[in-house]
Amino acid sequence: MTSILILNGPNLNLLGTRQPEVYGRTTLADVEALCRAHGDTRGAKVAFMQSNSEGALIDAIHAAKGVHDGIILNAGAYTHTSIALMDAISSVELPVIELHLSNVHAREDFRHVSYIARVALGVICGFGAAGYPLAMDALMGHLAAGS
Ligand code: CA2
Repeated sequence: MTSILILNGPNLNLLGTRQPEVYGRTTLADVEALCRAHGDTRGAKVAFMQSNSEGALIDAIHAAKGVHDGIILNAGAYTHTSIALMDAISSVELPVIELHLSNVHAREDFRHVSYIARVALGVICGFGAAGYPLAMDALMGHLAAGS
C-alpha cells in the first residue's frame, strides 16, 4: 500500500482559529481527517505531522526514506527561507509535492520565492484544504506512472 507523509510547518497548528479570510475556517485536525478519508478511498496510508521547528521537519524528512513513498509538504514560511529543508529533500530522493493553502503568488513578494519548489515534483497552491487531496492524487499518479 502506498504510504504518504503529510508534513505541515510553522503556525499551521493555528489553522481555523485566526486569519480565516486568508486560510479559511478548516482546522488542521479537519485537514488530517480529510486526508485520512481520502487515503481510505484511494488505498493509501497517511502519516500526518505538524511542527513549528525547522529541525523537526528536517528530521521527519530524513526518517521518511525507506518508510514512505512520497511527501506532501506545507512548509509554511520556511518555504521562503529554508535552504536546509531544500537540502533535506534533495538528500532523501523521495517525490515531494509543495503545498500551500493560499495562492502565495497573489500575496506579498517574499512569498513568491520558494526554496522547496526547486527540488519538488510540483506545487499546488490556492485551493485551501482541498489542495491536500489534490496533492495526494498527484503524488499517487506520479508513483503509479513510475512503477
Ligand atoms: O498558504 C499557505 O499554506 C502558507 O504555507 C501558510 C504560511 C505562510 O507563511 C506561507 O507563505 C503560505 C503561514 C501559516 C500560518 O498559518 C496560520 C493559520 C491561521 C492563523 C495564523 C497563521
